[in-house]
Amino acid sequence: MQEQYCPKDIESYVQHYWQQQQTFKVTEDSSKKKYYCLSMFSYPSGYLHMGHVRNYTIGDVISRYQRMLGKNVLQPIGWDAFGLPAEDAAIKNETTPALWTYKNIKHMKDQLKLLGFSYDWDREIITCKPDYYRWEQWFFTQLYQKGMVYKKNAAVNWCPYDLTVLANEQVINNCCWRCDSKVERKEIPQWFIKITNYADQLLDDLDKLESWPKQVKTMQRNWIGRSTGVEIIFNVIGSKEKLTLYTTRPDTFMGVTYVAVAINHPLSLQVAAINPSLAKFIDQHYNTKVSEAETVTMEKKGVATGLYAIHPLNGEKLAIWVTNFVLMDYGTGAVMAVPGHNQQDWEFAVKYNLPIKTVILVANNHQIDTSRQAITQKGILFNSNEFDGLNHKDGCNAITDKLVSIGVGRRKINYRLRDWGISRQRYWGAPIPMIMLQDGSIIPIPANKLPVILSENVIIDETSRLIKVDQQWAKTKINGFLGFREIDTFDTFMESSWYYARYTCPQYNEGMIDPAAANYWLPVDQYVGGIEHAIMHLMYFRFFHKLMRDAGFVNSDEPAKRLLCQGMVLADAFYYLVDNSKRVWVSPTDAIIERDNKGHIVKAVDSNGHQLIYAGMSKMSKSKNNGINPEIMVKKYGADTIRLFMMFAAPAKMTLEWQESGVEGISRFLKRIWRLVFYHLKKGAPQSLVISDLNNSQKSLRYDLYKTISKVTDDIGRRQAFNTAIASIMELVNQLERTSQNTEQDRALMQEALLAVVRMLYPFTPHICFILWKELKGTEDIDRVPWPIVKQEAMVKVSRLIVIQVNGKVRGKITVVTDATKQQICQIATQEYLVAKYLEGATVRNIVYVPGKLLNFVID
Ligand code: RRW
Repeated sequence: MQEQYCPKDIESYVQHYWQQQQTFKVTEDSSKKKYYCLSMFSYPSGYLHMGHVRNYTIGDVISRYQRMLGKNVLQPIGWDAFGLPAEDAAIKNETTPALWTYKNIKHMKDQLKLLGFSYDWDREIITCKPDYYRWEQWFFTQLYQKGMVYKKNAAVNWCPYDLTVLANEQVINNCCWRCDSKVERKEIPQWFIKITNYADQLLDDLDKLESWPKQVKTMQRNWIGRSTGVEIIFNVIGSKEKLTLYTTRPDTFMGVTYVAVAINHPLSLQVAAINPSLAKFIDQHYNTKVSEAETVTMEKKGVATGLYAIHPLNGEKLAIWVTNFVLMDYGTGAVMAVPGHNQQDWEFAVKYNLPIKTVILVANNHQIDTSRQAITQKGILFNSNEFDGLNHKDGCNAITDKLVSIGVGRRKINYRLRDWGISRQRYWGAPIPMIMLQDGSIIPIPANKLPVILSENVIIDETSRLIKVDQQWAKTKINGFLGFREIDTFDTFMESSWYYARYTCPQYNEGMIDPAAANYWLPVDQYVGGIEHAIMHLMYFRFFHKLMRDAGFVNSDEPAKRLLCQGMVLADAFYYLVDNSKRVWVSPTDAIIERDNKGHIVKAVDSNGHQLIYAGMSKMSKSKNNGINPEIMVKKYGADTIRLFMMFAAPAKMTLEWQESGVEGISRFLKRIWRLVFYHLKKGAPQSLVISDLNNSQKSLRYDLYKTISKVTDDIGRRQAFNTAIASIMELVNQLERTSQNTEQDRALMQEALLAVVRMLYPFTPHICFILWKELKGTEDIDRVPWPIVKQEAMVKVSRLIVIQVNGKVRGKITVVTDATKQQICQIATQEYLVAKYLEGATVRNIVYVPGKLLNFVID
């Protein structure tokens, strides 16, 4: 064995071994328990980010640990390869999205390999390849046949100068990112999948996901937003039109003082034809696409229509206003305004001087004050005629019953969730497999004509890149008729909604999914990924699983049992100012830093002598130039060090602060273990352990060893507290370094302990552990050895900690064998430095001993 730990050499050796042996290739094996560990696959953006490294290290640690528990572990990886960034990059670099993407995949794959993740590379999926997306196209046509897909007009962001549709990310302050023209709202036909048909299941099944973070489930619940309420019909004075409104607060119904409708509500458009100021208002606001979230904070504006609705219970005249904060896409596009008890209605009422009426008493009949804001809490009804005195629940019921009985109301469950619009007016995506005939009818492309292949060999230029797919390409003949293929492509969330299932049978040719393979591996046992996917991706992923279940491919209800969302990765950020205002960000790796004795940064300069301003730790990002390149770090310290640092520096769910000093500490730790093994083996092969020969201090060390195994097992498996698991292993290693190695049994025990340490560290630092195992055991089989098991016989406590006090003040703690007498303990205690110091020259009056716990010297 070499004396120096040299990560570079051993890592490439071990990685080569894994590749040769196909160590992590798996197939279905019904004799073994399966474990499917999945990390979210990457966008091939070009370079691995430390955020990827963190995500994939967590997944790899869990996979390797589960493999050691004897499970048949599937850990796949692939590439979420379609999407907008490839189009932008292709233009910038004068290449094609396809070439750019494949080049990035190659580069990132090499980087991943340097980190030693235990993937089954034979299952790699690249979503922009036709053998993947063909099944997505096929599935979409199946959903169409089932009535789960439809086409309707929907709004997009339109740049009138570039004549293209813009993605939301390309709209900056309501203007086109490229030419700065004001973005318009345009309605175009688009495809939708009826996710709303599954709203109840998606909501109810959240309760089955016991091992998902609460936060994610709450976000999904809110996104689905199931509410029970009542739909009410209002008559409009002097018109045949009726207004339909929905409310979840019927208890406030007697507090309605006006009605607000959306700009594109049919009534608004009707009145606009005869009301120029309304027409102008609509004109000004029609083109602004407002999101639901914005309606809360935006400045509320409106125009009165001059029409009045009649309150169905008290007969009052309610002015109808057209407003910018009621959206046609949500509910019925019209709301009953209760400014006394709804904040948005209140803001609008205050601005336009509309009446505010309070009908709910909260907090023990205190004076109701709506001069500053609406009272939104629930309470007791008043000012509500026959309903006065009812509580919230009874009030809701009584008013709803009344509305139902007079024939203007019905109970209704509503959802916030909308159908999933999957059309993207982009080139680099999977073509939507539909044909429009000249008579307007629609034909899904038949299975034997799939896939519709996206031509990869195209040059796209700045402005025409979106819609200008060759019209000849789009022209097609079907059943003898001339038709046009859809030239829009799928939302890339389509590809990421079912990749996990395709990993179970990536080469399957007979269909989308091989049910035998899928049902062996699914559901995913552990999914690891970023919290940014809490709502959309994870909802579509759950939705697709249910669709595939209903198509007979999988037999479970949910795709993933357990979810871990890892925290962000932060690093120091520095800048200097140019012209007193412009910030130039300098990479932390280029900053020469001075710290005070507490480690705080007091001064920093760059190599050109610029004084740098320290901006604190922030998320690694391009804009702050504080990304740390994983490849460089791996080359400098080795993959094992980077992996162990990532897992040690913070709990997996929390943010992680990149500190190179911390990385150095981890590197020193691995060197120490290497040395420990080296000097242990240098003395020749140890004899075997004879448990009956162990003395008390040896028994005590062995107890600590198995206690550590037990804690590390619980930390990794159940708690997923990887950082504390590592801390315990480190403590044990410290202890091993300190133990004397005088006898053969000392050495035998050291061998036992080192073999256990190496196995416990293996999930985190597999390369060094591979080599250390080989040196200690003589075999290259750590990838197949089981996780250490706690031996009960070693768990008998042979030592205990005794607190030593002098006059009731704690002065030391000593470890003694369990059966130590008071006298023996006194003797050891007086040798403790601090205790000895206090006893020096003093007269001991009394010694109080609380057996097994505490010894107190009472002195003058
Ligand atoms: N392809 C999608 C994707 O997010 C995933 C599909 C399943 C929809 C933090 C993580 C930071 C990310 C900064 C930077 C995700 C990161 C995985 C980062 C893949 C995290 C990547 N692809 N967590 N990740 N860069 O390539 O959360 O502090 O963007 O779980 O790595 O990220 S991705």
